[in-house]
Amino acid sequence: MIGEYAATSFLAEGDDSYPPTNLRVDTPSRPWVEGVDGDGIGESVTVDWQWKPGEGGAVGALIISNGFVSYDRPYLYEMNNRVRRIRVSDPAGGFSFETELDDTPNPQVVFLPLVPEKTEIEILSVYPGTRWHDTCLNYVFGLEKSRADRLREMMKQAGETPRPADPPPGD
Ligand SMILES: [Ca+2]
Repeated sequence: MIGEYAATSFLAEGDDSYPPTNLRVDTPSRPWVEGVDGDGIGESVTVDWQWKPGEGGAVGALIISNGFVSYDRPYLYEMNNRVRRIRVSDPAGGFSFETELDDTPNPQVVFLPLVPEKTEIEILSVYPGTRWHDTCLNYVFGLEKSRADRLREMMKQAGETPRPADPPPGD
């Protein structure tokens, strides 16, 4: 599921800009890029899942693609920062935990301990780019709760460790 995307900042230079709407999966080769000096530690994106209880759309996990992923210019991945450690939280207070993303543009799953209306992802550290201090995320979308539960079971049965390994209990 895709939602409404917002961010604390985004990069705009000349005719190019990298707004949080680029976090949608249907904007290939266009990442969100934070827009502050330095690595963007403390900057965040927030997804509003537009979920209404009883109407479907409950999100149980995030699917994240890291970095500047451009099919025409693949070198941009290494040249720019990728996101490393993140804090994932429900702005309404339902949960807050830290986890670490791998340095890969391949999809990564982050399971959520309860279904939130919104989810914030804050940058805590980065994999440094070889050229720029611009931290990039390719996309974030929500996996529906029942699918997320099934995926978590499949990963456990396959001997993989779901991320985070032991989600904090929701209250
Ligand atoms: Ca920056």
